[in-house]
Amino acid sequence: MDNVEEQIKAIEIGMAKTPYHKATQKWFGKMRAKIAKLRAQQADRQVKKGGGGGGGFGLKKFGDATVVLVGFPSVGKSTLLNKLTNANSPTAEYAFTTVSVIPGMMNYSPPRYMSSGEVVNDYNGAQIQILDVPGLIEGAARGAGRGREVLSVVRSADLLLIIGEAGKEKEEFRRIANELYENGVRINEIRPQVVVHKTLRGGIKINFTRPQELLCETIAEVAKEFGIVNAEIILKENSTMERLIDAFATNRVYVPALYLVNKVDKQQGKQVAYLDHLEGGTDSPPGVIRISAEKEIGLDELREAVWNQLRLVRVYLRSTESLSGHLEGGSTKIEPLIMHEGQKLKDVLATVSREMVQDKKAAKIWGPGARFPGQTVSFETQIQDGMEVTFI
Ligand SMILES: Nc1nc2c(ncn2[C@@H]2O[C@H](COP(=O)(O)OP(=O)(O)OP(=O)(O)O)[C@@H](O)[C@H]2O)c(=O)[nH]1
Ligand SMILES: [Mg+2]
Repeated sequence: MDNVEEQIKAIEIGMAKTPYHKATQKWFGKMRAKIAKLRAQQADRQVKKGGGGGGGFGLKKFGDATVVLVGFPSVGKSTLLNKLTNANSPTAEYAFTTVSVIPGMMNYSPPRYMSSGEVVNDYNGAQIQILDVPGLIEGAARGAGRGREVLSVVRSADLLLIIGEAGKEKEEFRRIANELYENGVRINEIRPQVVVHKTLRGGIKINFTRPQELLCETIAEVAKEFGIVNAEIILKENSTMERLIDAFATNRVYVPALYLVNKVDKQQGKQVAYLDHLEGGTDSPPGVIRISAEKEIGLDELREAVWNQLRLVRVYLRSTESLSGHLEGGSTKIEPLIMHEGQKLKDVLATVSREMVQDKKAAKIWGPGARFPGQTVSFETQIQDGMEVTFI
């Protein structure tokens, strides 16, 4: 155990001995903040030891989004990667078959249902990069195996697929979620709604738009521990101690995740138990998808869920010369631009051509988002999946 680990232990022992109430809350805040800082320090050092940035695997992100497979050894991560992508990652019965990051590319977009009733498939969908990483094990952050590097890949993901083995999934999900949490990865959580305006003098002032459970002096103490001396702090949520510390800590990432249960084919004889589990499964996280990577069960549902979670949006360019329906029917190859939810037409324009930006004054849109076909709108219009556009 290194020195930092010992310091953390000592603080934890102190906290375990102290009852938590209003009078000790401020002290608890300070101790929790100290631990958060020590953990960040520890993580930093591990990364340096691993040599260089990029987490040691030296991997580049490609495509429209990056999805990372997370799960204990032998849960079937590589098998799943091979089914979803063009990759060929070795699989085997023993643990730690995969020892570095194996990338694969999944080309996917869901079919679109047109107002005419027609179903249209894209000629080319989104390029979704999927990364198969070595099985995550506990204590990874403290330097076990290549855990630190795995964590750095996880931190850069747009979406995590957390995989558990059928029958053991609850325990595995719990342990993985725990390990990720300990390492600053927040799953399916929104960023703390805490705003800090640094000021030149006047100490720490606290304002809130929601009633707070935490005392103002606790909030100020935590802020001080993170080196904030003069600031206005505005809390827009009823904060907990955890989320308050997250707001100040520098190494937190917020990543969406889907939970997968793999190898459901092994459970086919236990159909009843499986149904029970589904109906009464209150302790399973929401949005669990049951699959068999090997037998290819549930993979279509999975692809669609991945698409939905990534919040990708397809925009189709129409050329001014052929405004009438080459998109519906016909044999034209339809290739969408892959954009992101919340983007606007100006982002589409910037993607298409930087030179065009000057010349164009407005856009015409069809389909989703258009009040009528060919509606003229401004560049500030938010895009929607399936929107067709031409710039004029
Ligand atoms: N029955 C069944 N077996 C599976 C399924 N998916 C994977 N397996 C088997 O489980 C074993 C482990 O699969 P891998 O894909 O190598 O697992 P991994 O998660 O990549 O393992 P590591 O690389 O060691 O972390 C192999 O023997 C696979 O054939 C499945 O859906 N059903
Ligand atoms: Mg593997």
